[in-house]
Amino acid sequence: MTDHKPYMKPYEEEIKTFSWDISKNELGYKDGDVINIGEYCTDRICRMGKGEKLALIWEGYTGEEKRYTFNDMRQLTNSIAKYLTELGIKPGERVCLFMDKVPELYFGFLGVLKMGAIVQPLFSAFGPESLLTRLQDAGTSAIFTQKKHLPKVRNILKDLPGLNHIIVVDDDGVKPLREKETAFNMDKAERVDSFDIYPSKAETPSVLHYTSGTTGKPKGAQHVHYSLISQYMTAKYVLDIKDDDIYWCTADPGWVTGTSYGIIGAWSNGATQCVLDAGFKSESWYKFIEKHKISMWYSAPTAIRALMKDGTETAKKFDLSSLRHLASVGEPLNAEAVIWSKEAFGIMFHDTFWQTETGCIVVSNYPGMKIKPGSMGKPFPGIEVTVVDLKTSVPIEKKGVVGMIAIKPGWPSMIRTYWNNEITYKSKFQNGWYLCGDRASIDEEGYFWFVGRDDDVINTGGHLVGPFEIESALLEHPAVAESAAIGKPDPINMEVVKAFITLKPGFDQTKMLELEIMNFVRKKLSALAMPQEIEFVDTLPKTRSGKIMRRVLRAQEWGEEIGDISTLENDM
Ligand code: 6R9
Repeated sequence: MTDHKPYMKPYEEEIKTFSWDISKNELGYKDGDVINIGEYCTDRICRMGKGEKLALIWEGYTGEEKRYTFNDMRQLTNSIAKYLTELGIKPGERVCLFMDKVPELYFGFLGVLKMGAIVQPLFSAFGPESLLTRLQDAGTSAIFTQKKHLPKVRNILKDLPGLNHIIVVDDDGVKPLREKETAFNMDKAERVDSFDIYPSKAETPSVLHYTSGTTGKPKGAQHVHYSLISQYMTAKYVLDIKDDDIYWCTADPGWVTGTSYGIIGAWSNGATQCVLDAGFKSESWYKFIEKHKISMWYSAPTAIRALMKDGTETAKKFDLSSLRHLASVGEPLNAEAVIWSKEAFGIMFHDTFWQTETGCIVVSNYPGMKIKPGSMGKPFPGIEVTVVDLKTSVPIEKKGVVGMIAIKPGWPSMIRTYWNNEITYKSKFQNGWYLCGDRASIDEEGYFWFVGRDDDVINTGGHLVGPFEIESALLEHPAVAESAAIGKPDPINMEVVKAFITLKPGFDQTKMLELEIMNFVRKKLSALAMPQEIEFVDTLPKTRSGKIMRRVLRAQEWGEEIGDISTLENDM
């Protein structure tokens, strides 16, 4: 590593002079220009003379390895863009990526953007029902998938009349493909050297990320190409990715971290990044770092807690001296985890806070800034963040008082709407502030301290799961009369789903039934959404207007004060 000096100036200095113009100037972008994320992450990096630099080092679960340079990536993303155009996909249509973390997922993302369509990445772990809800909502026209996930798509196809193209990236011709299905083999595809990239402008829609809320179906958070201005700059200043860094973002691109920083932020900075398409195991993660000499590592508290559980000794078995900067996102990063990382790796994890809706890191610990373990750090320069009163949405002046985290609208990567749901989007703004739905306080030195979410959304291992989706799935089971899903404490995942269920007459509260219901949800939605525990109850606490009071169940589970229950209809 040549230069260890952080890109960002000392915080107090940077905050005085920062403007998004720095990002625009570095990217050679002027207001009104064409701006296409696909182009910025590939062609532009090649024009800067880095065509032969490695863009992606990929490793599969069998140990197979693939490497692609920026020039490979430029050509292959062109191939995908051309292929989609020839299929008849038009700019603005939604193209879903439903794949494991294979190279096609990463290049597919940029290929879709290059031809002007909107890219909709979804976790390959989703079951047919989770997939259906999101494809129906977005009116998706094409989906990239792998053989192993194809049955899930076939299963729901009859309910998706607009889904005309199912593109299988690893078809081997053994079983015939069906109507609407087509094979595309990226590594064997004709390399397209020059493609007429769609001339998107700042406000052209780019990425549609589905995120869970408390009520209603998951919402499609709509981003635009201009988000690049924030993502490029935050990747540079917060993740501090240097030219000779080997970067590893452990997030799946089904989650915003995997696209904002696992694709856009990293590659617009011309970084070499590694992807490990395999499940979590401490030893294989350490081996991966050692083998590829990873220097910048962006991960999540759940993973860090799982590594901690396996002990410092496990970490010490490997040569992890290449690591020079660590960051984390997704859930509160406990002070113990920060201190442990210093013990295990000699450096501390830097907590970063943001959301699907913000598109980029908004509060963070910066390289070089004093870390207060347990704190999320300070607002990114150029983004005005505060905490506001829970009732009036007026900024709280007094230090240490808990309020809702609020951001002044206008940062480049803010979502522009929720797909077909402008009303919910508008409801996020009060008194001129965008409200995050998280509570925090700010201390005397301006550091943010996370308190908790302001709604019932369950954060399991950094993934947000909406209780509504789980409850809806539960209700489809023939034995379930009513249900309530909440998060219960868990040492590794912070929260896991617990469901409270009342049964229909004629059904008995048995262990067998509990397991059957759990499996029912896993198959429909995903393993993450599956309740880890089911408690059969005779009644659920409800408000007088009949709304299930998850808050009461949650408080019991966490051993907290229940608070005001004057609206409670029945006794527990
Ligand atoms: C990037 C991402 C957003 C929600 C957010 C909050 C929680 C994220 C956090 C954190 C405490 C942190 N969250 N980072 N909580 N400390 N550093 O996670 O996006 O999936 O939309 O989740 O995650 O509750 O509101 P998303």
